[in-house]
Amino acid sequence: MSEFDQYLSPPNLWFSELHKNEVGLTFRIKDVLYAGHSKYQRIMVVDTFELGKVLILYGSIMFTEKDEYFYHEMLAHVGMFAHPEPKRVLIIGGGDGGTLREVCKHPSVEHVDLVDIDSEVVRISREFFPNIASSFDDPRVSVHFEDGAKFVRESKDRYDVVFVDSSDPVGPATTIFSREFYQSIKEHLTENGVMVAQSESPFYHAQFISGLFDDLKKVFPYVRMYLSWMPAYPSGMWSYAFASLGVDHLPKRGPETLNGKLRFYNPELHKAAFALPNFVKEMVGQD
Ligand code: SPD
Repeated sequence: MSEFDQYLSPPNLWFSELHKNEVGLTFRIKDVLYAGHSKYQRIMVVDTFELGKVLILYGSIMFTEKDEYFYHEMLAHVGMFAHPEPKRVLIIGGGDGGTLREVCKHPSVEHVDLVDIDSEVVRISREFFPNIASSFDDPRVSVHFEDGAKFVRESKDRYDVVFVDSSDPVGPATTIFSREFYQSIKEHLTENGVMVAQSESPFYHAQFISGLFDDLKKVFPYVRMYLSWMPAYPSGMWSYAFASLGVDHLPKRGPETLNGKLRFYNPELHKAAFALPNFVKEMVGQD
């Protein structure tokens, strides 16, 4: 094997997600499993040598099989365990089913509405990621293919926990990053209601995050950011917004009663995730 083989031998196809067109994450592709367009976005599923299969929407990595549980467990369980007894849950976005899979592990859950604008994401996830899209047939789950902002504006239902599992604030996800949208969510929360939204990387998206937290603080009485790792997302440092009508962010129960295993989340991480570096505290105006 010559020193040039790693550069010149097939398969030598690489994918890069560029952040701000200046830096990026690059991985080598073993196989392209799907590449097409839905009504809303470009969708790709590739198999890779290091990260397993990867779902890419609108040119942006949604998850890799190797790290998806970092994100889905930290998005879902922080909100679910902060609530004393979550029965009714709304997931906006999350058409791949990863957050839904985690929510359905909670035995207190009686009903989940999942609203994703793009039915192709659900179809493709069921076909290529059956371990992630594993809860769509759970009898507690109703799936709605429509715009999340429109759904919350028009719905009369109330929820104990609402998740915003969106893609980046470009393309089809733009309608679900506005103060009006958060106001509608607030109006659909029950007394101890909690909302958790993915909120991008503090390393690259400082201005976006400051604006988002300003908006949230105008709507909710209790707002906190938490952080976790997500190796395949820009910078690997990923943030989440926790907002509620008053209930604090601490876990109210332990994970012993869950149906199914956890590979990432534990109560120690839950508490520690709310400790922020100084530059991030400043970004979100937190003491
Ligand atoms: N930069 C990508 C951010 C995407 C966050 N949502 C992913 C959805 C996975 N369920």
